[in-house]
Amino acid sequence: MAPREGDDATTTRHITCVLCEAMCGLEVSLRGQEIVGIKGHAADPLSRGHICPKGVALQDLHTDPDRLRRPVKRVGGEFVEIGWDEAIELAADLLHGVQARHGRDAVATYLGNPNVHSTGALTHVTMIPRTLRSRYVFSATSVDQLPHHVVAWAMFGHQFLLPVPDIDRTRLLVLVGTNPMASNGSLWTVPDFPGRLRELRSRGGRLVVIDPRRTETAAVADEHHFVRPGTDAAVLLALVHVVLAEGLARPAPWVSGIDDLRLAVADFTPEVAEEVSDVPADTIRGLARDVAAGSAAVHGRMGVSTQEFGVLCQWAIQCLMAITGNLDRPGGTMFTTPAIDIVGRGLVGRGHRGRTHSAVRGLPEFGGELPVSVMAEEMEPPLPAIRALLTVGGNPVSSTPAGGRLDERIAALEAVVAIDPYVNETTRHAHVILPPTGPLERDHYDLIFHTLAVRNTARWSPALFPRGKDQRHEWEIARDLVLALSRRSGRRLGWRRAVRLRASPRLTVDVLLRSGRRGLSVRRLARTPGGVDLGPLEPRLPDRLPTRDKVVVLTPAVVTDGLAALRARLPELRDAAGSDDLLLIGRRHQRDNNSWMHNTDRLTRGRPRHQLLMHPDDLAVRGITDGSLVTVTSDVSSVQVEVRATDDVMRGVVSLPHGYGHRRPGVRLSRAVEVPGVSMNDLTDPSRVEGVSGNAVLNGIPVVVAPAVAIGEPDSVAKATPTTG
Ligand SMILES: Nc1nc2c(c(=O)[nH]1)N[C@H]1C(S)=C(S)[C@@H](COP(=O)(O)OP(=O)(O)OC[C@H]3O[C@@H](n4cnc5c(=O)[nH]c(N)nc54)[C@H](O)[C@@H]3O)O[C@H]1N2
Ligand SMILES: Nc1nc2c(c(=O)[nH]1)N[C@H]1C(S)=C(S)[C@@H](COP(=O)(O)OP(=O)(O)OC[C@H]3O[C@@H](n4cnc5c(=O)[nH]c(N)nc54)[C@H](O)[C@@H]3O)O[C@H]1N2
Ligand code: SF4
Ligand SMILES: [Mo]
Repeated sequence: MAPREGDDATTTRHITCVLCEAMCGLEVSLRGQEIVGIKGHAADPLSRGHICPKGVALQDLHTDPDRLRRPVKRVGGEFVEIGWDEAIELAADLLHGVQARHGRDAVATYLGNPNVHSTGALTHVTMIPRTLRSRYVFSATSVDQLPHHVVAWAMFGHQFLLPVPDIDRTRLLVLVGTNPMASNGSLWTVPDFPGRLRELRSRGGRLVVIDPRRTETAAVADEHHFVRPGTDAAVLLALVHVVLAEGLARPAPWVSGIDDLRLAVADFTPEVAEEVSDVPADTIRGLARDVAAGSAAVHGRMGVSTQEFGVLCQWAIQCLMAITGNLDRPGGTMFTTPAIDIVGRGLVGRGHRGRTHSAVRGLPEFGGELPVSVMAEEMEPPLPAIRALLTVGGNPVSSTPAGGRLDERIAALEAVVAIDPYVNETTRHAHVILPPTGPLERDHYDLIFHTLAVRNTARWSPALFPRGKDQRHEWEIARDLVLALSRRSGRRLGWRRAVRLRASPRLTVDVLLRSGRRGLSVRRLARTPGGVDLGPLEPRLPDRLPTRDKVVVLTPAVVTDGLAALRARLPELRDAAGSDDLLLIGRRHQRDNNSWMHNTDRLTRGRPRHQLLMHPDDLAVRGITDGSLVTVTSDVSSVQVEVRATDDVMRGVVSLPHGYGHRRPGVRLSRAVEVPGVSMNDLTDPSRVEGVSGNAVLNGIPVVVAPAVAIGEPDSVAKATPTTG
């Protein structure tokens, strides 16, 4: 269905939005090569016509003059365009040169979030670290969902067996530390969350939100409970405690270890939880009974993953679902049956932990990656382990802890290479940037998010526009770089990898679809714009478990060993609950997208939303006025930002969004640099990591807020000044 050419004829095309996990099906109207409209595709069996402002902004990305379309190399302080062959050879020379001089671990790779939204990145970019064979592989996973993978690996035997809330059939939805009204869902592909919530309500169902902020989701919930940041583990374990103590457990036969679990949570009573969390014990008891009483789905995301006890939180949630019989049943949390089964077919490994460790702190790898919180220290002079960095679709300076310090380390590296369409806060340090085609110029099949979706569907999204002759797809860049690196190292590619490397993502997806159980193909899907409906989620256990005994293990030692640390912290958490100290948490806005897309006017105009949110009582205690400039100081740094008074945050909690603060020298984002705000990750502390997984702690950061001394710059301009380290 190629668009008809001609100035007047309007054609309609259907594509998948790749900007977030909701993977909405969009309907694009074209006049010639010009987009004249983007709306949700009403007939799409998964997203049912949903769209958000970011989906509309895809066209701005496409036409953004700041988006790189040809490679650039750094000459002095400037980037100059070069040809593709020269760029690939230069990138390979830089990376190989560092490995030849300092050993293969001297080159680190950081894979950012957009990789999971790009088929070509999943099929090809993943081969780059395998070619470099350095232990320093990092990704956004360890500032995000790593606890989920660790828990799934330990309990279900596979890091990617992640149950999703069956929102379309549940009676009770409990959301902890997640704000789908803004984020559109995470590890839970739930396009049209608002519509699905309305349906839940009209069925007589209920939504309960547990969050230190009255979020957009809390605002539409039936119940919202404030919780002190970083204390959810006590609350969630108390829910498990109540179910077991009151004899409400109804586990399936394939669940093992319930007696050990009872012992493990014996001391986590609702009263203990209340003391540290401020969630009333009666509320916890009532909620536990409700969850046990019938179909219920509990989901916890960023707020409970990127905190001190993230693994315990995710574990407690899985235990709660399993013992109440809600795991793997309609209306509970369920596993998908995707057309391309990346779990069942072994396309994603089951997971492993501790095969290597970081040099300075000795943190363990998980699934072949080290926690990104160690990246800066491994670059530390005089004898840095890491001397070169390859980033692919990532911006660790803005997205990972103590980004300001990391920024300085990256600037001092021997070589920096980026596969990225923008000169962002990180890639501005690159010696060469290889820009891939954009989301409208490439084919897409969602290998990841079909696996996490509330309904089984399959959708092929063909490139809307052909790539320009000077442009390269991500998979082509990765292919050429792998070949160039292999030539230099003299290591031959095995035939399997050589074949995979040369196959386009379209071909790979087609082979996977054809060999799957659903009898699909790219051609078949292409005939059904919007995709094929494969039905609601179905019970999959215990067959779906890859383990020999086919049992869900409730008390894996790697997780329960972490309980001691929580017990040891309870007295401090109790004291903190009664103090005037402040804890910093993050937030997302519907029109933000991590650290990018601030370069579009459509998404940034209107009321500013970069401010520090703070409770009026906390302001009053400090003599700070609403709207004034404040200094926020953490253990690692301080920033100056405007404050906004609101009782949407609980007392003792302040909130900043991440991904702001674009005014670092050399950033080539002409609109984004005008957006006020600071980078929250100048404040986050890489030494604070979750104990089992090494995941970054991005929520519940102790900070001090004080009136700012005027610094002679406009309000809310970033002034990151390292205070330690
Ligand atoms: N519009 C938009 N959508 C996005 C993104 C985006 O940047 N913008 N990013 C995408 C990505 S990469 C991801 S991973 C997902 C994330 O999706 P979500 O998990 O929904 O992420 P957040 O909106 O950050 O929600 C985290 C919530 O946790 C709360 N919180 C903070 N600390 C605590 C705590 O200690 N306990 C509890 N209970 N809650 C806490 C915060 O107040 C916040 O409401 O969103 C995706 N979608
Ligand atoms: N304090 C705090 N920090 C956080 C979070 C938080 O909630 N609070 N959230 C964390 C989370 S969940 C995530 S996922 C990370 C995200 O962190 P990152 O993945 O490091 O950063 P992004 O902001 O997603 O930036 C990705 C970059 O990829 C580039 N890009 C866009 N599309 C493509 C593409 O198709 N191909 C390639 N090669 N490049 C592309 C853009 O130029 C952009 O600069 O941030 C984390 N950091
Ligand atoms: S909700 Fe996510 S997938 Fe849907 S249009 Fe918005 S950004 Fe795109
Ligand atoms: Mo994320």
